[in-house]
Amino acid sequence: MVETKKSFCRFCHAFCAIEVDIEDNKVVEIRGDKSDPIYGGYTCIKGRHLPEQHNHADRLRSSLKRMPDGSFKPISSEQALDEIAEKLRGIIDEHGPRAVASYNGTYAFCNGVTLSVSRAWHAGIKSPSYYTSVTIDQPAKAIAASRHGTWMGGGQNFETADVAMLIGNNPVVSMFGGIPPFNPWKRLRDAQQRGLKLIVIDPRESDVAKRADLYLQVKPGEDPTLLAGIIRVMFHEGLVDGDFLAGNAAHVEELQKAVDNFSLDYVEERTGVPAVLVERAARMFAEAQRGVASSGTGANMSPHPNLTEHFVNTLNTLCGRYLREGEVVPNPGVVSPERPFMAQANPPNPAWGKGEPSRVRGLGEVFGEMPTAALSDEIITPGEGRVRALISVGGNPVGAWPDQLKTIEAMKHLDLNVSIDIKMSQTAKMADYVIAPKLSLERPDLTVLTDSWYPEPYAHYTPAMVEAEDDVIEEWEFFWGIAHRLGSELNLPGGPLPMDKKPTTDQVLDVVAAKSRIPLDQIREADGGAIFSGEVVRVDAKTPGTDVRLDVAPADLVEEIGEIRAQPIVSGAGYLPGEDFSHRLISRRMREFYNSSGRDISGLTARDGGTNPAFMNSRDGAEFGIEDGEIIEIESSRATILGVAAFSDDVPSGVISMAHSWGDVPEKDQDVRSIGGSTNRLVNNEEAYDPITGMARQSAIPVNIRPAKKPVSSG
Ligand SMILES: Nc1nc2c(c(=O)[nH]1)N[C@H]1C(S)=C(S)[C@@H](COP(=O)(O)OP(=O)(O)OC[C@H]3O[C@@H](n4cnc5c(=O)[nH]c(N)nc54)[C@H](O)[C@@H]3O)O[C@H]1N2
Ligand SMILES: Nc1nc2c(c(=O)[nH]1)N[C@H]1C(S)=C(S)[C@@H](COP(=O)(O)OP(=O)(O)OC[C@H]3O[C@@H](n4cnc5c(=O)[nH]c(N)nc54)[C@H](O)[C@@H]3O)O[C@H]1N2
Ligand code: SF4
Ligand SMILES: [Mo]
Repeated sequence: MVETKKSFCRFCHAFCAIEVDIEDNKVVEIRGDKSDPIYGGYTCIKGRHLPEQHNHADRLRSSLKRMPDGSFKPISSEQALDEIAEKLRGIIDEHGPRAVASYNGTYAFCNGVTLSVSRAWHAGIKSPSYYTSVTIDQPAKAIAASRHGTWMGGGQNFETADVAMLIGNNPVVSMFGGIPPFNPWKRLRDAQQRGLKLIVIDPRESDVAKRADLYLQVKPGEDPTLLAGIIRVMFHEGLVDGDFLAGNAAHVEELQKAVDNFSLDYVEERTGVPAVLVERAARMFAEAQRGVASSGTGANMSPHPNLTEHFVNTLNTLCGRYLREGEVVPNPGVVSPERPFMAQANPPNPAWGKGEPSRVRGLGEVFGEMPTAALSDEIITPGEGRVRALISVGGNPVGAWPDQLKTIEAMKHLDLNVSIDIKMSQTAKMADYVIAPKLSLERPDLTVLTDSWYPEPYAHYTPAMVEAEDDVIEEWEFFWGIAHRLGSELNLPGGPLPMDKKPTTDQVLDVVAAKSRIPLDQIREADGGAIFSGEVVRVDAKTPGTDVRLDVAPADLVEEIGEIRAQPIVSGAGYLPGEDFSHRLISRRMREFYNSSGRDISGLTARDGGTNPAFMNSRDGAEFGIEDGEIIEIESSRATILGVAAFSDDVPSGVISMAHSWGDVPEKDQDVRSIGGSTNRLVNNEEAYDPITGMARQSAIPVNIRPAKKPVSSG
């Protein structure tokens, strides 16, 4: 008999509300839950393939241990934890706790409890080596916010905006940034119908760019110049919100001065965006009543991400895009603790330069975690404090970290390499132990990650839909099991976890949500997702006598703006001198996959045959002697990879657009048609990296392209 229950999808971080059909303890079908007040029945192709993911033949049903001959043998999870704990104890005793690192990838985020527990685990063993995918994603967001300051009342939101500017993101596919990722197509359509103007800045005419009222086709990596140009127009034409700035911002004149030599001619020549469009963007954004500028990975993976993100903040500040005294806070949070909303700035408080230093490149802790872009070097570089044990939690270093060749070398330097993964990913294949986890529909969960993203106070608790039948454990159980064996504690922000007897996931959720604004039991009572209106919260007045200000022109950024302006422009391609390359390779997301997840699901690989196509303009094909569908070589200063050319005139000449986390180790390159190519092999993580976060150039990578020399099997 088929039974239907409500839950939410966790294939990606958008957490769409779904109905799950279950038969004999198996997930058989997924539909959007039409009754849900936020998602309204929306799902995407990935979510609809949750049954295939859960019941997949290659899914790990038990943990595995690498044998001396390199093969893997099943091992019970308890035995694996015993052995791993013993090895960790040895490493900690001999080399200290810093030698033990965890890397928490995307699937540590698509889960309400993992991150709190893994962080607490590090505190418990006193290891600062806590890494997440955030530091190879958009760390510039937190860096820039900490330097610029934030607005305690929160920003104006998309739902009430008359204008939205998206810089290097494509939220209708990625479900990230700019448009709330809860049925974003409908939200965008509704907003445009009520008059919202959409400005999109992207080198590629992306899905969302096709819907834009104004599309600026910037050259990859040239966002800082373009945004400086837009800001200059705002100053020149008196479009900034003088009253707001007078009361709440510092260094406005310094900002005006710093961007003053970004003339329209200069900006057009360097970015490829016609001057009239630069002016139009400035006016369209500034003249609207309410609006919001936001950015995504494209702009963040290209050079100068901290400056780009700072400009995003200044665009909002210059136009006063914040909630003012007396305005209703649309979503004061449900699962998050209560906090004050005030019409004043939280002053700048740089989130770097404190805590544990890296042993490489002068980097160090950023916002309380270590920078992942330097983790390979932390593993390889000899000396005291070297990282010797790595636990990858729902992440895939060999696919996702910048500089794949170095990552592979790092994996070989580890004394202990543990991967918690649902399948034999590129990284799991190099691990000593692979821990088989439960999948999303086998565990209870709560919308922790998305709590502040909802346009209304919404939350969703789900019980487990089916009972896992094999020896699979949750990620938090791994950390609890090791802590239990090592005798360390797990103190979460909401309180300690019991260490004598293993709690249930629901008990862990109770601790995670111990300070939630709405009690978790009330959220549990709802059948599915619900809006928890509670008391109306309004933005309070500024504290009398305070003069806290947002800093629109910190001195170090003024210097960076000057450095960019001092770079000469090469005419023609407009790229910088010294870059002897014909193209820039930019990153992108694909609808059917979530980074490397979904590559093994046949319903998702149907369109592209299981590769990450190298999207390029057909004119470049003609010029470089490349045919559509042909295998090409893509060469950077670091390495050469193979890719499958796919003509797409959304991509301009001089640009290749490719998704990351594909391919495998170099020995597998010939299978490019069925496994794709690794764009991170093209990245040199010691070249052009960000001095604060170590973020390497993961987009706008200078490359050459040509037809592949060697014959390649069709895979
Ligand atoms: N060049 C370039 N590099 C990039 C990017 C880019 O745009 N360009 N993007 C960066 C960004 S934004 C990110 S976030 C990182 C992504 O970095 P990662 O998170 O390290 O990479 P993924 O490929 O998403 O790896 C996720 C792994 O989790 C496994 N998995 C799937 N479901 C589950 C589950 O339920 N539990 C567990 N335990 N595991 C599961 C998958 O099989 C997969 O191996 O990559 C970064 N790297
Ligand atoms: N379907 C799907 N959804 C995903 C993921 C996935 O793999 N698949 N990954 C998830 C992850 S980990 C994250 S962090 C989010 C990211 O979410 P987004 O930031 O929205 O990521 P993308 O969809 O890659 O959009 C980035 C855009 O930036 C453009 N771009 C590239 N280089 C530049 C540049 O130099 N300047 C500018 N202005 N634009 C540039 C690209 O053409 C692309 O359209 O998506 C998440 N959602
Ligand atoms: S957007 Fe797709 S993958 Fe993401 S939560 Fe919704 S249905 Fe799942
Ligand atoms: Mo990401």
